[in-house]
Amino acid sequence: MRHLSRNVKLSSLGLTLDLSNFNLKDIITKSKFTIYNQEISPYIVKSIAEENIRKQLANDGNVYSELSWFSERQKYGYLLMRNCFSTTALPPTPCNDEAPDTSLWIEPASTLMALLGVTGHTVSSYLNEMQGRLAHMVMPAKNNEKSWVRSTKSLSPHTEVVNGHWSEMLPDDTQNQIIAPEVFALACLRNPIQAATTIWSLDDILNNLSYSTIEQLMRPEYIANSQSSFDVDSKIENVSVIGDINGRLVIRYSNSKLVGINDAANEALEKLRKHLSDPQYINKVVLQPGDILIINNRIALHGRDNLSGSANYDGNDRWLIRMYGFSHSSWKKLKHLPEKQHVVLA
Ligand SMILES: O=C(O)CCC(=O)C(=O)O
Ligand SMILES: [Fe+2]
Repeated sequence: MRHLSRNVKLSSLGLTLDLSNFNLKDIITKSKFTIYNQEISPYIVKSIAEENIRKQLANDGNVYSELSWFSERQKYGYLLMRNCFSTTALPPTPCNDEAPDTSLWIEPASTLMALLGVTGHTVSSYLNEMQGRLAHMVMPAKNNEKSWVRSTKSLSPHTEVVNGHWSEMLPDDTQNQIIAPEVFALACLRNPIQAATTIWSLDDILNNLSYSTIEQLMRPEYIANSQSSFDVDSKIENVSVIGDINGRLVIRYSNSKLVGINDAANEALEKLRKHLSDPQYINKVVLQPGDILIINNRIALHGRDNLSGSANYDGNDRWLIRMYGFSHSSWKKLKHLPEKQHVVLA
């Protein structure tokens, strides 16, 4: 990888880029788009920020090429970009599942949407998850016992929206069936306790499970229930854990939401679970303020360290913003709310 600049680090699973040389911070602050609200008109905010960021990134052909081919090549399980936005004037970390005044976090949110755009994705949210909000606040919440547990527990390996279909498996008219996002992205605003985001690779899974186990996981003998952040339950049945999409293998997974319909199906899941609990296959990324992490939701699983001992609700707790990204062909299949193009009817 000698052709990549010195701010590029590679692991077998992910690519890390330091974007501090690109003046991305300046571009966002100087542009006039703060009159737009990223929750109401995200696509306007995204296109202004994306155009600015593309111009800057074009100064380094290697970095630009890695980012713009990220979706097409499916080479990396994750892309970690350091120093993407400034963190000097952030509002306090919210503590009640409520986003602060949008203008206060437009910089990280617009950078997140723009980098998703540069890597070949468009953001969207689900009407039935957190009332359709585009940006999910990931921080310890104390609304009630349920949200406290959900927001501070350690997260075992999962893919986002495990009860969603891989879009290529659906006809153009999806009949409102749920499509899972190809990627999801996290922007880190604070992480004082240095809690890690954990990542597992599909390659490791394929290299370690027996052929017969993989074969079983590819049979449509599983049921996937919706993740707990959804406001309504909806499950998909007769789906596989591992799929083959045009010759590329992909995975959906959740420890708690995915079950087999027979013993053989559940035994294979158990073997997968055992592999995932082996520490040597757990990769850790500790996000720093200003970082943006894009995880390929088809070839990587993710989770998180426990946060329950560290929540103080004093405005300084760990805080991430999360958004989902869809490839352009998936985005076209999504059924959007007429009055809010970025909200998917599902
Ligand atoms: O908090 C993290 O590092 C990851 C959280 C996560 O899995 C999620 O928001 O879906
Ligand atoms: Fe997650």
